[in-house]
Amino acid sequence: MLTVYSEDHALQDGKAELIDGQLLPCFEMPRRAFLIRDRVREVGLGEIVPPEDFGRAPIERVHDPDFVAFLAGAWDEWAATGRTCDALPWTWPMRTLRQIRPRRIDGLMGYYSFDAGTPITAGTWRAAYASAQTALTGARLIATGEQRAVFALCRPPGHHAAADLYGGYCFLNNAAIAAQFLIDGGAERVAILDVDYHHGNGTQAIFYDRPDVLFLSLHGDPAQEFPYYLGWGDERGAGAGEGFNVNYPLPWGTGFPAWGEAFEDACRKVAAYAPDVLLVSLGVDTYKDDPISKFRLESEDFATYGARIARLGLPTLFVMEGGYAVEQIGINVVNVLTGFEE
Ligand code: SP5
Ligand code: ZN
Repeated sequence: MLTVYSEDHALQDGKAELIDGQLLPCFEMPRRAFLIRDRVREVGLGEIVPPEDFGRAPIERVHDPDFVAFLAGAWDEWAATGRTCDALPWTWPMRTLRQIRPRRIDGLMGYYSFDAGTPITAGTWRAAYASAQTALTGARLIATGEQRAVFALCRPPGHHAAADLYGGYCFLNNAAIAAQFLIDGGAERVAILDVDYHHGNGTQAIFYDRPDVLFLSLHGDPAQEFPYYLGWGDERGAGAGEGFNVNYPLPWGTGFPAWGEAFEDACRKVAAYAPDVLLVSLGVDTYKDDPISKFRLESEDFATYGARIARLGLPTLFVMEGGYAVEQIGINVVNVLTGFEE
């Protein structure tokens, strides 16, 4: 399997995130992608190629251009205030406040974000841009038929980012941008199967009213888990998109037997939808030793479900999302991909 990878991911190297009431070193770190790349090489998965540059236009097919401009300029505006630390939002336009777009960077960050776990640094925009181009390159290789399956080694991740919101370590929704690019290139139906431990709230929101993108997500029950405000089982899509959004909220402690059962149901729904292309939002934070998550998958389980994805027989683009058990991340991610190939 071919891997698309850009070293520019390392430009996103935040110092700290707000988690559990504390500023802790960022769980989402450059070492994650370095170790995945190393493991891809170690097992000889296939060629590793850099992304092509598709510009901002395919990004703006999914994201609000004002939001994209904000992301591109946020660090400079922050730095212009004299601060040298990473930029974290700290106030939000919630209930009783006005939904206005402020001018000052501190207000703008609250306007465009939903958590304080996602620092903007000097390199954030370049890293997020390269991550989106990585997914787009994978999509192009599949659209042209050059590749049947591609691994887009995206970092920073994307599935929490909505049309005009960042958060959950995500800035641009790489999988959504790739899906829209495939539709714009002539695909009639695209399915996005999100196996990250967290609900893909951004992807869900982007495609919620559309029947041409089927979104399915297995994740920690929002009654217990981040992002808390989306991901319930009764969210089935709206309008023409009714029935094309499928959530599988699962409780803390879920192991492979129960996870695999939900996954099997999701795979059957993907097969019934008969998409032109399958995108897998691939997070391995379902692993038993993940430091911020509470599912119990073993390393072998990743290969098992990779093989199940292969049995769908679809052109498949894997888009990297989360996973924070850094020392095992390469093994777990590449197990999915080798399981798929065997
Ligand atoms: C892409 C991705 O996986 N984003 C995840 C963002 C998670 N953000 C923080 C979640 C906080 C949950 N509480 C952790 C408790 C650990 N003691
Ligand atoms: Zn996650």
